[in-house]
Amino acid sequence: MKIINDLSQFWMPFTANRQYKAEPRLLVGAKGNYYTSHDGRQILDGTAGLWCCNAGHGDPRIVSAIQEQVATLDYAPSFQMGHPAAFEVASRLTQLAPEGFDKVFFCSSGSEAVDSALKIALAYQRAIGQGSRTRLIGRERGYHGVGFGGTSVGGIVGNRRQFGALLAGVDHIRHTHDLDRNAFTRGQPEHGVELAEDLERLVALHDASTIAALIVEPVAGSTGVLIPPLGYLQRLRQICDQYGILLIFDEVITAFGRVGMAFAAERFGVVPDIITTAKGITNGTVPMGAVLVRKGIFEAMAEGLPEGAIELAHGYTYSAHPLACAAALATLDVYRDDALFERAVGLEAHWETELHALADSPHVIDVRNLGLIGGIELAPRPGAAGKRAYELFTRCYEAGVLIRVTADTVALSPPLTVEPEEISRMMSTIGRELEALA
Ligand code: PXG
Ligand code: PLP
Repeated sequence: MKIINDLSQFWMPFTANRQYKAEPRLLVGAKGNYYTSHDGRQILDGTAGLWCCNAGHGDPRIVSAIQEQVATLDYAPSFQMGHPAAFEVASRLTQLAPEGFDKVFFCSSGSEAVDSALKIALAYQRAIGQGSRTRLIGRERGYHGVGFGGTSVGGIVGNRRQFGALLAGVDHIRHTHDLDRNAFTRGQPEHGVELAEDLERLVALHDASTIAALIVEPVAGSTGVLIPPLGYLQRLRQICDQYGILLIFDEVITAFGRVGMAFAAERFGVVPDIITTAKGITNGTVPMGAVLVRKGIFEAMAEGLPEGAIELAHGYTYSAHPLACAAALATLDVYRDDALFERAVGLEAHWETELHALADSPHVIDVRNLGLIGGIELAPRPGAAGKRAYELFTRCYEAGVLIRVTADTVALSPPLTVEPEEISRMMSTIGRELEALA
C-alpha cells in the first residue's frame, strides 16, 4: 500500500534512516493500548510510545481538554505574562511531588528539563556564595537527553562521540550494572551499594568545592533498564549532603506511575534537591517538560536581588504552553480518577512473573524489572552488537507487539492501563520470536 510519496526528506531522530526507509513501519492511529499500523494491523503497545503514554492512547478526556484549549487560548507568552492553567499545573505537580518541593519551571522536553536543571544548580551554588562549584557529575550509561548539558552529563558513548569535547568540567561516576552478581534479580539488586562510593573518588579527585551537582536516573531506562541496587540511592544522598552537592533525579521516564508512584523518589524513599520530568506529564500528547525544585533554592537565588530583578535568566518561548498545560491538567485528572498509579502497583507481581518466565528463552542473559518496567538482556551476536535485538524488534512488530530495544536489551514499559492478559500475550510473543531467532 502506497501511503506516502517520499520518505527521503525527514531526517529521523536516533534512527538508521536508510535501513528504516528501505522497510518503513508507519503508525497511523492509536487507541487504548494499541497502535494501528499502516497496513491496518492492531499493534499492542509494549512501550507506552516512548515511555510517555502512561494512560494509554486517545483518552477522550485528554483529547477534548486540548481541543478546548486551542480554541480558547492557543498561545500565551510566559515571559512577564501568564495564563491560569500554568499556575494550576505547577501547583498540582508540587502536590504530587515529595514534601518540600515548591517551585516548578516549565519547558517542552526532557532534554530541556535537564539543561534547565543543570543551569539552576549552577546559579544556585553561585547565589549561596559557592561560585567555585561549577562541575557537573553524571553517571556512566546515564541518559539525560540530547542538549549539550544532557549529552555531557550523559554516559552513553554512542551519543557523545560525534560531538567533540562537550561541556567542560563534567565527570562521571561508575554505572551499577553487574550481571556477574545480580543477573535475574526481581526488583532491586542486592549487590552494588558500594558503587555509590565512587562519588567519593570524584570528590577526592576534584575537591567538593568544585562540584555543583550530581544527576542520576533513579532507574536508568534508555541505556537498557538498570535498577538501582538496594541502599545505593540512599548512599548517594548521604554523600551529596556531606559535601554540599545538589542531587538531581532525572525522572523523565520514572515519574507518573511508571514505578507505581507519582515519582520514583517516593518509591525509593530518597528525596533529591531537584527533579526533572517530561513525557507522562501530558501522557505524551503535547510536548512538555518540568523541573521541580526543593524549597529554599528559589529563595536563595532571589535573596538580596534588587527590586524588579529576574531571578533566573532562562526560559523558552514554549515554557508553560497553554496546550501542554491543558493536556497536563487533564492527564493528572485521569491518573487520579482512574487510580492508574495504584493500578501499576497491582499489576507489578503479574508483570514480574510473566517477564521472568522468559529467563529460559534462547539468548537471554538477564531479566530485570521494577514497577511496570522490564529489561531482557540478550547475548549479542559475535561482532554484531545490537543486531539480534533489532531483529527481535522487527519480528515482534510483525507479530503485533511494539517493543523497544537498545543495544541488545529489550526495554518494556507498557501503558499503566495494560490488561493482565495483554501482559501475558506480550511475553509469549517475545518468547516465541526469541525461539525463532538465530
Ligand atoms: N532524561 C531521561 C532520563 C530520559 O529517559 C530524556 C532525559 C530526554 O527527554 P526528551 O523528551 O528530550 O527526549 C529522556 C528521554 C528509549 C528512549 O528508547 C528514551 C528517551 C527518549 C527516547 C527514547 O529508551 N528518554
Ligand atoms: N533562535 C532565535 C533566533 C530565537 O529568536 C529564539 C527565541 O526567541 C530561539 C532560538 C529560542 O527558541 P525557543 O524559545 O523556542 O527555545
